[in-house]
Amino acid sequence: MTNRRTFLGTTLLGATSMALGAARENPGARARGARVVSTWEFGVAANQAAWTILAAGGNALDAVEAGAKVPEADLKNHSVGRAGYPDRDGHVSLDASIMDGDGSCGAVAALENIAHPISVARRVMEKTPHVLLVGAGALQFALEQGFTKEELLTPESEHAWREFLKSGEYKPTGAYEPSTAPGSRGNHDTIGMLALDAHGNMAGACTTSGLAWKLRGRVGDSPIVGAGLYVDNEVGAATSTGVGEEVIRNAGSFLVVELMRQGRSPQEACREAVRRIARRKPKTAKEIQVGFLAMNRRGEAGAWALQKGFSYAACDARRQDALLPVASIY
Ligand code: SD4
Repeated sequence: MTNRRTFLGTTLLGATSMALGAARENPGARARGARVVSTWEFGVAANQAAWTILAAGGNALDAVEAGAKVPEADLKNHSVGRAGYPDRDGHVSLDASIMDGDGSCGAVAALENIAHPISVARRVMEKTPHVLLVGAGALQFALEQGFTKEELLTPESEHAWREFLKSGEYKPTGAYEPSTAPGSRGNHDTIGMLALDAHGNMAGACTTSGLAWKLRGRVGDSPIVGAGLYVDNEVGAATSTGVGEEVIRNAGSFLVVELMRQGRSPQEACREAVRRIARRKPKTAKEIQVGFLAMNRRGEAGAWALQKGFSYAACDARRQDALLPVASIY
């Protein structure tokens, strides 16, 4: 089992060797100042896809879309995109949002049968006067835009759902299970990604299948701009993971950005937003996980969580595979 020390050691070792590689391979100057951060350990692979774009001088919006598509396509990831765990009735229902530093944004919620909701969210932003499309309307729009209708429930996810049905216990805000726990349902593993490009522009993306076995039609924080994601080039960006209801109740990502606007560092802002959840609902807060990740316009990043076990991945010209443990209240 990985303990904190080996985890850090491996991270630093990996970071050093990657840094040496980066010094040889990266165009360097073109990516100067660029940085991308993402929630959870699978953020490492997602960041690398985003980095390919940032390192070539590409823009933050393209980077976060490309990055978010990595876990969306990952069949081993049961909380994002294809192979995401379904709702209580067996439907895989996806939520996603994307936001540019100038305030442009788009989102989809309760979208079924489309493998890359983040790309549909981007189309909502770029091709419609709207911000959020949901359910059947979101699917209709995606098909009109040329996306393909697919079955997203894999045999493995279906098996897990059938196991859930045996107990049938509906506890969507149940105790937090770290994604590394044996037999974990991986219930809290949304990817939230924030990028700063070499031109000083920021963007963010957030995509998830939401809470496993949720009620049909339940929408979490991830597609709600200001809750699961918020980006403002003047200040910075924030995203969240965990039980979305508590994030929505506190307008979490907007709160983090506003706290940074008032002068807090990204880490202090995330800590204050997490504390606010704990203050308002002390009993609930002890039993659930919520984590915030933020990056300011200078590329400084920070995070905080209710429970232990949250981590974020960071990638820039010096190190591309860093995975950092996050401090928590409990
Ligand atoms: C939701 N926030 O739907 C998402 C779930 C999540 O890590 O983050 N899982 O509430």
